Amino acid sequence: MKDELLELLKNADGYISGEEIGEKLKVSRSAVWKEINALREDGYIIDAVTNRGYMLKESADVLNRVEIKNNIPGALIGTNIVCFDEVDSTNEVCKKMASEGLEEGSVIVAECQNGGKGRLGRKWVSQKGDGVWMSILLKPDVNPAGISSITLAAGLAVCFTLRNDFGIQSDIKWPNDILLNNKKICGILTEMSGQIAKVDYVVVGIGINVNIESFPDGIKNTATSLCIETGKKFKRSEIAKNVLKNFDSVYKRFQKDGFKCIKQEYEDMCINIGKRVRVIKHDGSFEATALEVNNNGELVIMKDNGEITTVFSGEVSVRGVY
Ligand code: BTX
Repeated sequence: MKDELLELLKNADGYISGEEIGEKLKVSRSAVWKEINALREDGYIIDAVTNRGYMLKESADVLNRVEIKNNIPGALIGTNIVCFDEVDSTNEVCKKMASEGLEEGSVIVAECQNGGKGRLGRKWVSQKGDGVWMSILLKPDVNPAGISSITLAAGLAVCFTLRNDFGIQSDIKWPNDILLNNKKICGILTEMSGQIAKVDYVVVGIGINVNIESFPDGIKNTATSLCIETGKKFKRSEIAKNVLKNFDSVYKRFQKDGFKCIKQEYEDMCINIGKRVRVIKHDGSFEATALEVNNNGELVIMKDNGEITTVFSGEVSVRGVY
């Protein structure tokens, strides 16, 4: 009922009476009062005036369905939002729910992850109330080789959101890091379930450091947050909602024409292009110059002996960037 009440308050034109809310939600006025207080406890500022009713003055910094839902007609991503207080990993919850029939485009969001995951079994610090930790379920009609460029599409959507919706000049470090002032502000972990030639589903996990004020010792020189870099606090739901909206539109283009139709935008935001990079492989590393990202989403590099080759996954560090 809390979500329905919040929706009514958000859509009201000015004050809405307890009686009207009670009628619409089919509950007593005292039940309305109780839920108003529950919203206030979440941090919502709600005005109450005798004979007029309630008016929402300011939203809280909470991640809930009403705040995050993508209401754009025809949207695929973000129309079904499932929120949790604490989970091990939103990717794990999303995979489990996918196997139980969760619909495509659904998003699992949590205030806190106690087992947040990065790539290759690494940990992702996901403290309570300070970040956007969410996973999106997709069922793309591509073969497994095409999955890695979905990560690039998600990265583009995050960078696009920070730049265009919030005026924050972030960059992408190929393939999946979003940077602000050369430090990592967001990571993306894409996981897939399928067979050799067919994808059943893909889970795109996005972690954005929003209001984190300090990081543990091991990552404090490489990680940052929107709050640390701008000196301002952000409403996490606004960031989540805009990322979903932008990912929806990027993903629709991607579905139609593949990575090539977003290649130019990706390259414009990609910090690797034209730079000296170090390619780190399991059997050693070497330096090269990054030339472009090709139509498959692979990084094209020129080795120092003039050989041109592609890197399709793994670690590529850029000089001067953590
Ligand atoms: P990655 O392997 O590229 O990055 C992981 C590395 O980044 C860690 O080893 C550590 O050095 C550093 N790191 C850990 N936590 C943070 C942080 N909060 N900010 C910056 N750097 C950090 C990146 O993997 C993929 C991360 C995806 C996270 C999302 S959150 C929602 C979803 N659920 C889940 O479990 N993972 C994804």
